[in-house]
Amino acid sequence: MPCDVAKRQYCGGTWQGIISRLDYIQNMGFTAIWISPVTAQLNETTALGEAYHGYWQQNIFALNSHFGNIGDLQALATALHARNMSLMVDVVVNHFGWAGDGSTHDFSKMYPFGDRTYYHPYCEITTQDYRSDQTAVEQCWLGDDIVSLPDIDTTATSVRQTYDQWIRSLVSVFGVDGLRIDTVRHVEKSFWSDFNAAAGVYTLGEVFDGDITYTCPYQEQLHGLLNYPLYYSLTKTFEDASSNTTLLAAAITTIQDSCRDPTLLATFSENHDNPRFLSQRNDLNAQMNVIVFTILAGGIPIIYQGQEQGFSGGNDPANREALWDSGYSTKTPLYMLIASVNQVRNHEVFASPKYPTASTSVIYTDDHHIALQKGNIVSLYSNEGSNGTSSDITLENTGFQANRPIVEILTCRNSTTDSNGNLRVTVQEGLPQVFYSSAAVRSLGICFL
Ligand code: ABC
Ligand code: CA
Repeated sequence: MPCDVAKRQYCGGTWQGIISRLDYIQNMGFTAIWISPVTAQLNETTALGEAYHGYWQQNIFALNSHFGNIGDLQALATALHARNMSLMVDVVVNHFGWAGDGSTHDFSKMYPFGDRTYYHPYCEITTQDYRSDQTAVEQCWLGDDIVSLPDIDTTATSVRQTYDQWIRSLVSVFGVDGLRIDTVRHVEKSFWSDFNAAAGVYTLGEVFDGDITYTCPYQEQLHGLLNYPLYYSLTKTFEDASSNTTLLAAAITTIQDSCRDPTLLATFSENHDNPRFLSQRNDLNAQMNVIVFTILAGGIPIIYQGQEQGFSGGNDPANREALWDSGYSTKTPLYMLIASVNQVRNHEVFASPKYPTASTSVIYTDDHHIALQKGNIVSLYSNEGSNGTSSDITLENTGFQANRPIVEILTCRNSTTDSNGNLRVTVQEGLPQVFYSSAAVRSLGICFL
């Protein structure tokens, strides 16, 4: 029976299930997966459903039995490592979960923080607080009256020590390669440096805010951040054919100038908290631009499960469609697009060790188009959508040598740079394009060169 996401219940996803579908993921060119939090959750069925997403933990030293047992999670890490792939686990330190409002809380149900002294006194984070009261953002509680999220007093030395010890053992027991850290903005910055060191692996913080000046400073404590500022510019640009791509160009440049290491930020265009792109604009060609941009803009690309199947759910929980209901086709246009673009990117990472840390240059913009160059890959985007008109564009500063054969890898069309290394191209139907030298494409075994 298909998973009815509106019920907000466990639908059957398990770590063993992921193991059985690693070919599907790896054949798209991915080298790592990010999984939901693994800790034991509240058991109740609430008016907001079950803790199927894993963000309502009650015991950080036990696993969520709905997803599997210790052996299953270890087997997932082992299976990934055997493929030379990595495991990123989502972790929450800001809060636990309670099936009730802030006044009914029974702290003894929480482990190891089983006493009220481990928590900040109840208060609610309001919408205004996000802009004006950082103390409230850090010390008040997320959640609502149905499921409150008791806020841990992360300033206490004993709490910090427990968390550091916990993360050290989680990483080593399960062979974790990276962490996605939830609710980073809700914990004081001074918590994160020690936690980051204790983790000892790449950390990717969630600071859910589009403001670069607010978000970037968290990269002083953690290796990377989900690039929310870029997410908003990206989706705004491609959701609406009347928006101007120069805004996206400005965002790329400002983020590069403001964040400590923009190449360690994660570029994404969908996730489990925001409406999927196709729910905002039902245009496959626009979504193709978004996906190619996500992979090639620089930073660490993340594709949210189901993007490759063209899922189109709106706000949480509609955006949490079960992947198994898709039938796992590897022939959808977006699956094949992702596989091709990842193949080029992976080749470039392999062939040119400097690629991951190279900065991204915006080499062209007009109202509806933007072109990027990073390493030896040039990509060109249009926000016109499938009704877009035909435009001829000359790309300069491509980094390509003069008079060289170049392939557009999504159509396998050949062209040649001019005596200045410039490339004359035609955009049609609002489709994205990816240019790579013919010599490199030949070694990829695509486009039958
Ligand atoms: C449940 C239901 C929802 C219902 C909600 C009230 O309760 O499922 O349908 O609407 C988990 C579950 C959710 C669940 C929540 C609450 O818990 O997954 O399904 O919602 O019980 C992380 C995770 C997220 C998780 C939690 C909690 C945290 O990714 O899945 O949710 O562990 C805030 C937090 C952020 C959190 C997010 C959901 O809420 O900061 O960590 N995500 C503003 C604020 C943000 C805020 C956001 C949403 O609103 O700045 O901090 O995120 O409330 C831009 C601005 C942004 C602004 C956005 C909306 O607009 O630049 O600053 O974000 O322009
Ligand atoms: Ca907090």
